[in-house]
Amino acid sequence: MKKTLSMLLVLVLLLASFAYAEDKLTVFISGSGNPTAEDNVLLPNIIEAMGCDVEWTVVSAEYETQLSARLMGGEAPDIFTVPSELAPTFVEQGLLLKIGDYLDQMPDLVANYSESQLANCNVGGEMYLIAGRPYSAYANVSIRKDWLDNLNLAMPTTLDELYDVLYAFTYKDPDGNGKDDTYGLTGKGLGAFSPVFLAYGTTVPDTFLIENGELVYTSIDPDFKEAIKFIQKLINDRVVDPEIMANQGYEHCDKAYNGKAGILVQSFWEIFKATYMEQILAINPNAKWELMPGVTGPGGRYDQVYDPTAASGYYGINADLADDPEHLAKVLKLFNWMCTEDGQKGTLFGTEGVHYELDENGNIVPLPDLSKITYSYLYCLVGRDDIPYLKAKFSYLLDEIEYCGNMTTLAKYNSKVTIPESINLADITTYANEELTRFIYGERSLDEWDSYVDTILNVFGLSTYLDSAKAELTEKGYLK
Ligand SMILES: [Ca+2]
Repeated sequence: MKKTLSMLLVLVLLLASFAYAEDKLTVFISGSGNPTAEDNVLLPNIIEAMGCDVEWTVVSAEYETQLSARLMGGEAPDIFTVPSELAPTFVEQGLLLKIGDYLDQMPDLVANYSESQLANCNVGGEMYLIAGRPYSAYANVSIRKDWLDNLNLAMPTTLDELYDVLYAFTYKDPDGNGKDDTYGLTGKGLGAFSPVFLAYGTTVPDTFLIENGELVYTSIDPDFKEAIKFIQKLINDRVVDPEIMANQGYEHCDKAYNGKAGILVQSFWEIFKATYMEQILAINPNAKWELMPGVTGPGGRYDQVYDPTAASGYYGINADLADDPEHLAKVLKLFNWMCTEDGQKGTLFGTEGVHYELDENGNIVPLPDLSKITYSYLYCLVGRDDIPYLKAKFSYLLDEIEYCGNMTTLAKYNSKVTIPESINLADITTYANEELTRFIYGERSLDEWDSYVDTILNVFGLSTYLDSAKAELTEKGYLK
């Protein structure tokens, strides 16, 4: 009996692996939030478009162990998540198909990926990965336009004008209630000073920039030191929220919603999304928030900092498929389809008539059920063309989303830098944040800047981090 059973099992397994090889696409990715099969409205769209069975496994814990087990067991998935730090090893081990040789089979992918998004698919100069396109940069500075109007002030365009606006928002009763109850700007932590940092051509600590071909680490950037001098004036003149460093959670947003600050540094979603804007207007129907462009300073003018080298995920194709062109064609077809209009709809928006409708111009109009699709990132492996997606999903925010798409951004490269095991980055960033805050509040003299830099480089081991970052960014072609 036992023997018969195991024989049967072998037979079933043989049949299963036979069917598997014949016509099933296998996708094995790392992620969480995958719905149950009956609630999953995206996978059926993929299956329909591919015209074959598709097995979609989402691994929420110990992905690397589980992938190894699949590979060792001779069951390499057709498509699998490649943890970015392992990509060079996977290439060395011959696990990844050289996708670059098959680009002619993915014309829609090529057409919809920018040059830098395609470059992001490379490992050592050759395309071995499909890198999901990253989200767009999102604006993070908003201003009370009604306060500017009340005080007869224009939108600030320079650092000096920004100072004047902060001063007037603090001392000239912008809300006209006769009380001294407002200040210029609020936010959380050092990030609250982002608009100032950007005007000096730098940004928050622990950010890798490239300036004139040289690697810059913001925590010790001389431009950051210059920005501190300007920020000291804002602190001394009390034109910013005195609790910027103490704000927790969304306290800074609450202050802005309640009319206590005229500039909020926080992702624009937390002001402009309907649920927040309703709260704001319930408190004050006259409040009028607008996005505030970056101001010009010694470092130029930037609206936001952005990592163009980030990806929403990295996926490889099983190298063995080079010997099975028919099956490989289906895998390539899947990636290509995801980049088409149909594929983007099918993997982001669900089903027409259920999750969205089309207006007479063919534009997507969301239906309430669209909000149930919270797992599209597990299925739309190529990422999304973010600005059109957002315009469709948040049609009441067209101007703000358009603004985000047109921002001038300062490029950062953190997503391409691996943290060496020999350093403790948390210690480095804690020390930098504490000391930079002390400089800003005048608790430590800026005369000691060089000594601060020396300590963080040599005592905290930052120099090791910078050396390896430099080598890695050079190897990846971002530094010459
Ligand atoms: Ca007032």
